[in-house]
Amino acid sequence: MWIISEDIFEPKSQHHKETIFTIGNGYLSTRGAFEEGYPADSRATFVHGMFDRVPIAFTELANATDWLSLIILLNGECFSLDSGTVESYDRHLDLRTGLLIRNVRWRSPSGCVATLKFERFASLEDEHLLCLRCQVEPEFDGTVEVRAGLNGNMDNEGIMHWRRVAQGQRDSIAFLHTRTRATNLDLALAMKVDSDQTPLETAFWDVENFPTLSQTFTVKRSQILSVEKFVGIATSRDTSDPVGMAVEHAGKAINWESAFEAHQQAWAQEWKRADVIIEGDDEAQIAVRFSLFQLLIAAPRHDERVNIGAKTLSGFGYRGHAFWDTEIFMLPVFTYTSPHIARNLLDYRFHTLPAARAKAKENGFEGAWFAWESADTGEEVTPTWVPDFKDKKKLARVWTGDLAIHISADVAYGTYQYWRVTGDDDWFRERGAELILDTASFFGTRAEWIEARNRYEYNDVIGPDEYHDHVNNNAYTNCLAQWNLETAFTVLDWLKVKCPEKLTDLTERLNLTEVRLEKWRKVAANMHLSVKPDGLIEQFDGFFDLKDFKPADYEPRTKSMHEIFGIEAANECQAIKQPDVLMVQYLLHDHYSGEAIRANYNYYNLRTDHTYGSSLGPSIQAIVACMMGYPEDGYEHFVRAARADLRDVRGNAGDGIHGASAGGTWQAVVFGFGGLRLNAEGWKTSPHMPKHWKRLSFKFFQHGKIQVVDIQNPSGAETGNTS
Ligand code: IFM
Repeated sequence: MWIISEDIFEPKSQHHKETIFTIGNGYLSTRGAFEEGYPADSRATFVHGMFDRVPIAFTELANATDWLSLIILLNGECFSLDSGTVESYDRHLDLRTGLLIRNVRWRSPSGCVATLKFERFASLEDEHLLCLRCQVEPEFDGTVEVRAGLNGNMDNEGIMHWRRVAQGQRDSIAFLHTRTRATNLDLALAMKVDSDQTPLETAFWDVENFPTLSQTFTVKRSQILSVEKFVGIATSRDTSDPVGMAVEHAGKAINWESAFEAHQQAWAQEWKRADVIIEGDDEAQIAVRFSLFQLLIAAPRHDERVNIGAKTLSGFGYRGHAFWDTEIFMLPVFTYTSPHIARNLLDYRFHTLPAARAKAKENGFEGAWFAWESADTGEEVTPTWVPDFKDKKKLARVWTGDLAIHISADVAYGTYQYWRVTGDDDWFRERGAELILDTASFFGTRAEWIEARNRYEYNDVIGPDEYHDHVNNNAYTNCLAQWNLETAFTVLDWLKVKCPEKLTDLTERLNLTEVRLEKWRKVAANMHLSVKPDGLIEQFDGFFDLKDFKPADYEPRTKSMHEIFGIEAANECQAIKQPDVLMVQYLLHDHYSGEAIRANYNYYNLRTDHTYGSSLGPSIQAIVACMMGYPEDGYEHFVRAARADLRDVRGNAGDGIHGASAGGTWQAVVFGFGGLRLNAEGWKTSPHMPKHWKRLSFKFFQHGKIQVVDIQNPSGAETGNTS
């Protein structure tokens, strides 16, 4: 179960499929648009870190030069799926190797028939190399002309980010050098074209912003022609000479076989660490591998100044901005399977601390308040206004950039989890500790002492459930902030024993005075949380008094409750986009009894907009259901996460992969059905697998040592010791 495939091309789902068939290598990703193009395609390549300015949303990843462009003419007729007759078609993405293959038998309008096989991959071995091959089997005698281009005329849905710097040819390698208009980042692509037959004619067309290498061949019926296009890519973020570097990487590619062999070996290493085996459920098996693949191709291997956007690198959605989706949903996958990648992602947060401090300061607080939407610098880039979904002519205010303070605790949580799982003390001493201490400082000053109620509160916030804004004492926010403050003391104690010099340094730089620490203690000890005797937690002040909501009353439907109710009415009822309280009970599971978890699950599960609410919710609900010993319920939730993109449940997969859902899918399998938990001795599993699963096996790293879990169903728990 490694292949994602389609055997028919349906134009109405082309954007969805472009997302699904995205390939990449952690440096860039390219959507699965066709080499020759198709009307209204949404072709895009996104390179990490290549942001340029835009109105309203501040900045976005600029759609890079299109390296795919390959025009094929059969006896002078241009191959395209929207002309002539498609006699057969299939497309496959091999998740094992990231190789995308498309086979088409095509009859031209005048009756020339050929079978074309297109293959492409973004080398994982050399992240500056992209490879494309086309094999043409003609059923006629005549000519085949191949035009390979580098198309610099790419836009972001109408916004042009690039100006041309230079183009030309060095030896037989053509190149295009462009620069972002506002941020002045340089991008260079260079290409060489090889074939297994001697061309009748070759030409270099110096078309402005679209250098093209053309080769014409004389072909005979049934004689396969193979053309290979190797593209080198580099930016000014990599080198002071992007053109030189791009040319070098294109030139270095010897042939398809050797480039693919090296790439395949690199993928074999990735899967050796990350693969998950599920026997007895093909859908779950392919979904978890697909999720892992999508995360692995978006994950920076050699860059600690970029994050993974909510839509990974696979679409225009959210413009490449990163959210809490990283630390809470995606990061755990890397922390457990590829710690070197997790470290890069956390380093990104470390490097954006200055912007987080500035945001806190501008708002009258101390410490680090991370941007809700974060891009190159870490400054807040959440748009303040977006078109209202009820009436696109009106604007709706987006409050998350102003009110979603939980992001700082999410970063701290991801940091702490990385440290506990990896035991990477060196990194934690140099960078991680500062992230936890400075976010604690933020929560220390953001808390309000309410004399009349004798407690600390966080008021006027928005929690993960975005159907309710401007709420007081959101349970997720309060609990995670409290955890952040308490954890800061664990960190201080550790520093005191293990590296007192670092403690002195941080105490001075972060102004960790006794007065400040005392305030943290008080805030943590007196943080408000409204809990009923049976353990039921109120999502925020007054939630229980809101109008009740039963999703069944609104079925069948194809819209979210937000769209059905509108912003104001949604705020006034108990319909939730995702269950904040269950999120807390998952993340801080040691703090809650089984009864308390059950009380909250039973209450909030009924009020959640499961199908069209947040794509982040279902995987967490799956885990919580498993924690209660309800794997079949968990499976219902899991399937919602697993299908989010593969089946385009919300109709927006064309905007890009739901990265959080992909990470959540892995977490649901490992922490939910597998029940993996680490402890002081090592680890243990408490499996709660759906009945039809026969076997679940996965690997993870604990303190640098690989651990193997292999659970047969039905089964008892497994334990492991890392010492
Ligand atoms: O971070 C999420 C948020 O929780 C819900 N709206 C979409 C964001 C990006 O995925």
